[in-house]
Amino acid sequence: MNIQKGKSEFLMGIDKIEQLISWLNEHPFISGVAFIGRSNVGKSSLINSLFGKSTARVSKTPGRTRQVNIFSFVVFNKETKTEESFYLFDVPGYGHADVSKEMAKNWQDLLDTFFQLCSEKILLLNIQDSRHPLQEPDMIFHDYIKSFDLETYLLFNKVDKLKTQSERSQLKNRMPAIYQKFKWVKQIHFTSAEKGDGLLGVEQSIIEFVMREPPI
Ligand SMILES: Nc1nc2c(ncn2[C@@H]2O[C@H](COP(=O)(O)OP(=O)(O)O)[C@@H](O)[C@H]2O)c(=O)[nH]1
Ligand SMILES: [Mg+2]
Repeated sequence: MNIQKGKSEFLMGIDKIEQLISWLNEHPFISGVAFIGRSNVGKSSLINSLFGKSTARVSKTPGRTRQVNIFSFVVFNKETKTEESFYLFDVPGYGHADVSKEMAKNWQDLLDTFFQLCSEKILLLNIQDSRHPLQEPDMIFHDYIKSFDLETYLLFNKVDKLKTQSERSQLKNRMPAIYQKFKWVKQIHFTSAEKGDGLLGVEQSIIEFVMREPPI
């Protein structure tokens, strides 16, 4: 099975709480995946690499995604030759020091609404920068998110920027601590949206999750 790269579509961007509440209430049992992480870690780049070129906008300026962006994507089953559609969410980042209080509050309200009302069949992909794992905003986010009981995978992106052997082994050495800190995280992936490292594994994990039969 694979994600049909040319068939992902942008559906809408929502920045108003009321609109997000009604959209999520109208779509109670949907299956899909949500990308969340601090700005500039490569969420939009990963979305483009996994779901098709220019599905999401890539920004050179951190902090541009101020809304929950909703997309659809298509999984193709080679054996049965059938296609199935799912939802993809690019959720605003967290941990900004440089936005107004009002904006930070609106962001937090969007996040609260999203995580309270989204279907249990949404897989959460938390993206972090592999050069700076376990940043304080990421730890605070994980304390917050674990109460929602959503299946969560961690992606350490930009591994291509770990140029030296010592940088790579530094991350490796921290893995036991990382596993310990993120006990509720079911999978950890190392990716490069730019060079393609780890993306096949992430694609298969996404497919496995969305195609999973619900427990009886
Ligand atoms: N070297 C490298 N750069 C990346 C990678 N992923 C994203 N970037 C760059 O990081 C910047 C922010 O990416 P973007 O996808 O907009 O991050 P977002 O704010 O999390 O959505 C852009 O300049 C990207 O080209 C990666 O895996 N490797
Ligand atoms: Mg983005």
